[in-house]
Amino acid sequence: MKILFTGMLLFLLNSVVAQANWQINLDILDHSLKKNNESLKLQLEIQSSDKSKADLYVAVQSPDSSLLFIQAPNLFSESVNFSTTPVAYATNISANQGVSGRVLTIPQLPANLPAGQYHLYAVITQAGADVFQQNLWQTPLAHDSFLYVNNANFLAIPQQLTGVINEQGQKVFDLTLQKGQKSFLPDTQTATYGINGHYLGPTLRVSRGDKLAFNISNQLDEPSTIHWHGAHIPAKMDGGPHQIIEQGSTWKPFFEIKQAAATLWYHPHLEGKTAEQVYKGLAGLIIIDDSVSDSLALPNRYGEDDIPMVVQDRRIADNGDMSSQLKNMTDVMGLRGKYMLVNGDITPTLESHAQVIRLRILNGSNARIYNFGFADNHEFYQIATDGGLLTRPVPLTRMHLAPGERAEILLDLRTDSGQYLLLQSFSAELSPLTLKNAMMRDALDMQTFDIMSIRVGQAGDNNLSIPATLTTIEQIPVENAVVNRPFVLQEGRMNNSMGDMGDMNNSMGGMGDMNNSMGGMGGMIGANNTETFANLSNMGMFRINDKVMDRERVDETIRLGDTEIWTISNEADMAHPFHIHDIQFLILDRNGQKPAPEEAGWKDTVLVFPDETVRVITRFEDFADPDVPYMYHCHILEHEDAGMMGQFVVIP
Ligand SMILES: [Cu+2]
Repeated sequence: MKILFTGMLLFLLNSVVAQANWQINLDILDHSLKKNNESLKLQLEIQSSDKSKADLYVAVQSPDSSLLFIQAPNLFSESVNFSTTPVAYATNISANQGVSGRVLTIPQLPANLPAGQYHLYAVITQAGADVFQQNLWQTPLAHDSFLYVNNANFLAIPQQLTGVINEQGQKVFDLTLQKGQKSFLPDTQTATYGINGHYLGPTLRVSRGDKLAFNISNQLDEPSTIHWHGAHIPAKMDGGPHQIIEQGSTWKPFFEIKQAAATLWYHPHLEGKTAEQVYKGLAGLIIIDDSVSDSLALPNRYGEDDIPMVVQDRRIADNGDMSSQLKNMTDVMGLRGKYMLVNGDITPTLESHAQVIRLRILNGSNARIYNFGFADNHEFYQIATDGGLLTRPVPLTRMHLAPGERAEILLDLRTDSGQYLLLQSFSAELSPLTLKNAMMRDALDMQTFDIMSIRVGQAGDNNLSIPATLTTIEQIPVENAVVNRPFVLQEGRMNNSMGDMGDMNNSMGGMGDMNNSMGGMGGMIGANNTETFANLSNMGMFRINDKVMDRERVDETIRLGDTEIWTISNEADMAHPFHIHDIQFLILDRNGQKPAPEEAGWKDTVLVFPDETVRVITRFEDFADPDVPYMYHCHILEHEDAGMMGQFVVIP
């Protein structure tokens, strides 16, 4: 692209006057997303009314602001070198050399460039003048930019299973929980868990009305469970802490899909071990179709224009170790890492045709809340929440998603051919709301960071646009509710077994002070890196209604068929995503305010901000079992493991 010089330049020094008489176009011709060892095609166009000789400098400015000069034997050469000291691209050029529409290909970018946005600048000086004397880089004649990613990962698409129909007409899925190894970082191996593979599991594609049956074989060296997050199924099929799959054994749950089209997921739910087992890689998606979703003109080619995305952050040491042990003070808020994985690869690239695509995004992280958006603020449309489609697409440029939550979005790439998009988390905008205490924020909470890039190619053929409407959502009248249950989310108080520390929030001035107190959590973690979050349970660090999880205690008893309002209040310093098994609910209000349009759909997990009270309404239908409880809990998995969980039964 061309930068027009301004009249002001004419009043500057000689060499600048030379620049004012020149016009340069500098355009990157191919994709503006570059990977290791890729070529760079530039179009250079030069015009001048100046008869004097000039020197042309072309430099690449890297994300850390250092300049890399491109040098060529002559103006028409495609053989170039890169130099960190100022070198002219071509010297003693003049206007009558007739350089126009010149395409030069830099065959290979230098290796080991830092990832990020690169800027290309062209500057003209009087022949022989010192390019740095005049500060010309402040007013380059031409500029273009490209995004460089080190990592040549393309987004992996999990295998999709549709089941094998047995004699009873059930769709049967065989899932094996197994140990694995994965190379997240180059030249390293990380010990992982996976389902039918090394890391994560297949996507289960089913339809409303399907009867499903599973053979879930546990080949790990420890017990586990598999919970169907978001599924409306009987409690004994739910895969919670009471449906343990011992090592070497096979669990055979079966149930019917009795709910609307949605993106659900499955993951372990073993008491005290959920965080660790999910962190190692046990998770997968479930996609439900129904007659409504089938009738809509939505992208539905799995992996082509309908893209599953399991977003997770991981802390991976340089040697590949991916420990889920607590190391830092901020870990008390849940384990967060600096590497962003989508479907198991670090900051990958999705290659897409220029058409409308759907992203089914699961926040499968243990603890990190994302504030998704695109680097160029490209608009997108949220079309579904946890439990299904919204009434109409909601245009957004930001969308926050807490652990356990899902969102489906449409992205219209029809006019983006040849462009790249960068999906990021604008966490600095959100973390003051989710982590009131600044000491609880980690480095990424205070930044914008990359999740995935999308490289847009030629036009696609799905011929889709953004639909005007999606589905109808039957509201549940508030007056139908026969029970209003309060749930208060609390953190910070140690119980008596920890000695006489009492209520840390009151006696020590809040969580932040714990870092300074050797008696507090900070000191404990610092002294012993092998602490696990299960140990926090004994301390009562994270509670609901002043209780920690007790598998022998049923906290709430609900009558089958009842409509209930659950009022969830957060008295803690950080936001907690509250998840209810068995049902999907509608948000009535947040601190008395109606939910935003993108939240006005079926949910099974709701982020409750500090000092906020969220009311949700739901009906408990179909499944009663006085003996087997369902769970409700915080979906920050470390908090769940620390006891921020309760049990309810539905009775006939
Ligand atoms: Cu929590």
